[in-house]
Amino acid sequence: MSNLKDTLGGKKLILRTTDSSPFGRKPRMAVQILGLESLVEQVPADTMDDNDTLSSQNPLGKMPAMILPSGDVLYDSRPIVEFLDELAGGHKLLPADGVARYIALTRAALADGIMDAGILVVYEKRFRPEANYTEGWIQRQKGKIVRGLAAFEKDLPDANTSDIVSIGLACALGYLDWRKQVDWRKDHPKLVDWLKRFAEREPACNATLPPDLKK
Ligand SMILES: N[C@@H](CCC(=O)N[C@@H](CS)C(=O)NCC(=O)O)C(=O)O
Repeated sequence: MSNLKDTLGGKKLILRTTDSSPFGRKPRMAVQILGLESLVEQVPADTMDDNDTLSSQNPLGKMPAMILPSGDVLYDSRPIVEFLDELAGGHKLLPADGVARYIALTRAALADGIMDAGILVVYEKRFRPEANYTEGWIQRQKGKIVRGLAAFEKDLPDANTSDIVSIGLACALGYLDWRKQVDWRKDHPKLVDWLKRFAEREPACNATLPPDLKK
């Protein structure tokens, strides 16, 4: 373990997220992959509740957020996952340096972008009255999802590796399976096979599925 562990002073990290948040699933999966369960306590947040302490912890009012024993708060999912990686000794989820590090971060950003677009499709219907749905806006977001999936279909991560890219991609595909913004399984046989093999090998994948997808 690195020095970061000493800064916890024996106290737990508080992870604010629900089990259904696709972005919150990233650190939840990282915690399990890195074996950090004893150091992290998950406390659900309600992003729809203005009185939830989440919006004072993260001014953006988004989950996940991670509260350190010092009172400092980390957000968004990327710095949280990087923090967890360093806590576990470092460079387990992403390369330490070099071009490989930045390529991994970029591919992780692509997975995040698919989730961001997927969330905007869901929020269009959650936050706008039906008469105001903007089909062009929804199609624009779906275009980002479809192009992002095509890029991963052409250049798959290694299903035998649990890293920042495979975590992000598994979370993005799980979110699309749940909310069905696009029928991704129809046109992406290699991604279907990748997710199957990744989930069979990595127990954290099925253990962190959104509740509605758990068998
Ligand atoms: N870039 C952020 C995105 C987080 C995000 O969009 N979280 C959603 C739930 S999965 C949220 O809290 N939405 C509430 C809102 O946008 O008000 C991250 O990586 O953590």
